[in-house]
Amino acid sequence: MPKKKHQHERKQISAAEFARRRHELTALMDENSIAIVPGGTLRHMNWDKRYRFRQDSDFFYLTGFDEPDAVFVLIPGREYGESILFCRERDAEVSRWHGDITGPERAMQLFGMDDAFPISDINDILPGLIEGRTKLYYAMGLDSEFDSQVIEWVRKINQQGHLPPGELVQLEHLLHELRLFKSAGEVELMRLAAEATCRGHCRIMAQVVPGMMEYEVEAELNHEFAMGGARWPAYPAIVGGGSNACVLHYLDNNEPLQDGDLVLVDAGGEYQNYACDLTRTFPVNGKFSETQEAIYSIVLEAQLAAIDEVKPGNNWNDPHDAAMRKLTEGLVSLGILAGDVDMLMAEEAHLPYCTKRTGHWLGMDVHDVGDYQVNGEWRVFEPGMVTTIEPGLYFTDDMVEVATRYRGIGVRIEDDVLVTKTGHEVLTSGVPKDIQAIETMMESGRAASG
Ligand SMILES: [Mn+2]
Repeated sequence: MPKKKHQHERKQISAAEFARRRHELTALMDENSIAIVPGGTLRHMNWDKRYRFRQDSDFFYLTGFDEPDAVFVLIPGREYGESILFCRERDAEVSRWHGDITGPERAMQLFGMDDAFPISDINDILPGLIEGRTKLYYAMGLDSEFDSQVIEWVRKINQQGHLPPGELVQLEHLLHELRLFKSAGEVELMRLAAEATCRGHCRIMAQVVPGMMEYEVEAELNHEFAMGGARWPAYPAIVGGGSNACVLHYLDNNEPLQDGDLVLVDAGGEYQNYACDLTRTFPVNGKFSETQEAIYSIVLEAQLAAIDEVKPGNNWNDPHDAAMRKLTEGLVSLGILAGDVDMLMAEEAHLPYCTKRTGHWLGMDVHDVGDYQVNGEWRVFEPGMVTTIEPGLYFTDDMVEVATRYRGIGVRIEDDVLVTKTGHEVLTSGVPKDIQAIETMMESGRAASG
């Protein structure tokens, strides 16, 4: 394998873009209002071991600040500045164990905040900032601990005889509408996430052989993601050999891959908090059987038909409809369904074999934010949106109504698709999905390893 150049330069969202996002949110908020956005906290795995810290996506979107125990406050039109950050104070002893802490003073310069205070002072300072505002924007119901803190601050204002906000508004609606549309800078990071992810999937296609453990495939993926700058996976990888592919959220990844089975790999890297979500299904021994080829071809046709429907003006359900039509036609051709395709579509006869929606928004979260319907109608595609397209067919071992040869086969093919002005761009085209191209890549991998 050729030596890979090490990546020293890491792309990231510019300070100007973070400021622009705060400005855009300010413009959507009412006059005389305040928004409170808590950041993520450290979580324990067991005893004194912690999970790695991953910042809350809403908080990061507005601040770019990547430390735990911070709260962002936005007050449009505030005389002493609109953007306020509460964060941990610098502490030599804590830093000795856990690394550098930015601290309020430096946060102002580095993250473009107008004001910054120690998080330990929040109970004293924040009620005074809330006081007198008529509207409070906050995402109630996501974190019960923080919810009760917000209620406590409001109660404190009341107790002191001052006027608390009369209206509590869910912040997500405004913020998630902004997050749904990806800027050029965001698309660039998503491209880098996709690039690293595609390299990972190509790597394993060239390496998988019968007997390899599912978690070994996962390890190879994670290696390549990190080497491409996507240091962490965007979600736990699904590596399912044989009928494990039919378990939609299979995470055990602890069985050996069998000669003659397919393996379904759903894995993506995260680059600077932007996700890639990619699935390929391929034969463990490098060659599709006739039965596997028949099922795979149906799913691929459905996926290509769905991707074709991703363009401005079409709505979010159009790709799903196109995919379901192809899958239904395919199920008839396999003899699993019988009857008129339109009738079968109306009855949703495909549902036992294809239990997922065809896609979801993608961005800082794998299942990203943004409404799928507006006023009861499917959302219309607009440039800057990114959706996955991931139809599949799954025949579990116990489906006695389907021919024995189809049972225990699960196939999903997933790509990430950006809506452009003129149509779409597949961000994850760097890994093969045609049968011929997959077999060629697998064969060359085997030849190279002797
Ligand atoms: Mn997905």
